[in-house]
Amino acid sequence: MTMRSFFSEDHRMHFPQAELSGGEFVTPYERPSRVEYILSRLRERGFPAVADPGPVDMAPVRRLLDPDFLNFLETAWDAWMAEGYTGEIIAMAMPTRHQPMNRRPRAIDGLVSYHCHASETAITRGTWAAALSSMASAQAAQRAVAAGARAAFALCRPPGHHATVDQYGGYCFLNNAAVVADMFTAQGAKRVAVLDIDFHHGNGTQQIFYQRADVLFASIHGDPMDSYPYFAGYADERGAGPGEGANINYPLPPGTSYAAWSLALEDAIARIKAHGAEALVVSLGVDAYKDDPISFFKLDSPDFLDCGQRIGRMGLPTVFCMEGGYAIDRIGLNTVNVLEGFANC
Ligand code: Q9C
Ligand code: ZN
Repeated sequence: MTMRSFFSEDHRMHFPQAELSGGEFVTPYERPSRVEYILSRLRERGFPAVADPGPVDMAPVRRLLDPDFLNFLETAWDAWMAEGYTGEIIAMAMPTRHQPMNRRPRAIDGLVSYHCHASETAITRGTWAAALSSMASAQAAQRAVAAGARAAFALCRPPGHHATVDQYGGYCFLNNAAVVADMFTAQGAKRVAVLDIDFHHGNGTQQIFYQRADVLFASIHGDPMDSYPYFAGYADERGAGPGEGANINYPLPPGTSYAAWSLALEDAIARIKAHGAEALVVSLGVDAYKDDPISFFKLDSPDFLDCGQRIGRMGLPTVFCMEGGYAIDRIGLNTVNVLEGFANC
């Protein structure tokens, strides 16, 4: 096994005490211990030692994401403290379909809501630093692949695929996979694909590339009629303007087995080939696993091996960015199965 992995210990700086779930504050599902299980499986299965990614490169991040949003994430904690608040940052009032979405309030409480699309996700003192370290891992993996590696794994935490150009939510702050895809195009790739196999629809990635023809986005996920993020991920969202046809959603119902899921994967793979992608970014969530506590698909651990094989047979230079997966004692096995299936295809 020669696939290199990148990982920063700074992810620990993001560990909210609270996630709003079912009307209660619970210990967040997206917690630091998730990565320990992945690290130990990588070691056990003979992957090379994970490498520290070094510092984040802000230029590609600033090129793709909203500067006011980046400034907000960087300064939110200090502004929150200055207001006299003592808890973690949780968004409350959101703009709605009956209120304009374009006002950007001055008060920190309003700014938080402006830049958030889902209240379960808290910001803490170390969130910005952790999000940057997660991005740094993604960028290091991209650089390895751009330099000629067949593939690399970014053990990103916090995850990224729900973060849009200017909003956080769904445990995500900065969209790692989107920045990686845009780095490939900025370096000259004419066409790139993002394949999102996390259980949840990658609404952030979809939004970022919705009008672009060069980056194909394909996502296999729980039907948003039944699952977060509820307001995006429907099959009729196909891209807009020049991006028309370059956004493909596969919403699947509760109880979906690998037999049905893998048909969607095969269709996505055919579309990625037809797109003529020169590089592939995989939003690698393993919350499609049958025992995931917040998801409803029925994939079993060996299915992740098969999934990795099918992705690998595309033969594309590939960056894997870690996303979700909350059956913590199986997250390492399922994640490494995808990588190993890919490498042994
Ligand atoms: N009561 C990722 O997998 N809703 N994000 C949780 C739990 C938010 C998932 C509901 C799920 C976000 C990266
Ligand atoms: Zn997910």
